[in-house]
Amino acid sequence: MTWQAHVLTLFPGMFPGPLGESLAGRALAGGIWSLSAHDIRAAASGRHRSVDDTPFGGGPGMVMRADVVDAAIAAAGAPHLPFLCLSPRGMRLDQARARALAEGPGVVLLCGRYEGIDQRVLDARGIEEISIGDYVLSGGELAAMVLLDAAVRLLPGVMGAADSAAEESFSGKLLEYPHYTRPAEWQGRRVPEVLLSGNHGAIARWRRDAALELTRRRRPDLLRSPLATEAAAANDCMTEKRP
Ligand code: 9D3
Repeated sequence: MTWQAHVLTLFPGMFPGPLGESLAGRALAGGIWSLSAHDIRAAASGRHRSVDDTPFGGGPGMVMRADVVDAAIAAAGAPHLPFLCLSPRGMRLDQARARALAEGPGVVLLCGRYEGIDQRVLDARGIEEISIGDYVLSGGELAAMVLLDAAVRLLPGVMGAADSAAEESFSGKLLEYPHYTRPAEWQGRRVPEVLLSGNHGAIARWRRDAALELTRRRRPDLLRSPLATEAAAANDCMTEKRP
């Protein structure tokens, strides 16, 4: 069935945004997934519909009210779906999480704004926080879009079968080797001759070596995982085929 995404935000107009274009947009139009953006402010009461207040204990900024966030979550009406809050305090989003979410029925995402959300509603509902990396955004909305893009492209029927298979064997353990296409010479730069040789064994070795070297230089942390060398060996396009 349709994979359901619900987003709770103070800026529902930001959605679908970039998710309405390209791969995710086509899948959205095709009914592979659905997206509802819920306005948190609609759950606020009182003449001013205020969603935030000053922090107890003092300090800068404002805090999202527990009662308002709780009512917004209830109003979204998707208690059966996994629930995540986008927050700079969360554990890092990774490919394994994107895959796990894509394998489930969907997700509800709470986007924070201001300094943060009253801790009591996070505790009361056992809400897991998740971050997309160590840099400061102005709110959780763009992070929610990143998470949704990462999950949606893995849904059955979104990517081509060839892409999915390649991804399965590679799954982010090494950086990719360099790619080239025509013309064979551009502004005096030639494509590596081995790629024009038709020697598939030599090409596979060159690509494996190039990927390993790039990973060593840029992301040595990936190589410290014992799975990395396994991935290099198992990866189809990097393994020499004996005739
Ligand atoms: C001074 C303390 N700041 C924490 C680093 C406060 C703060 C900054 C920015 C609180 C919230 C935000 C808004 N960011 C997000 O909501 C967010 C986020 C991010 O900033 N970086 C990476 N991932 C994420 S997920 C949500």
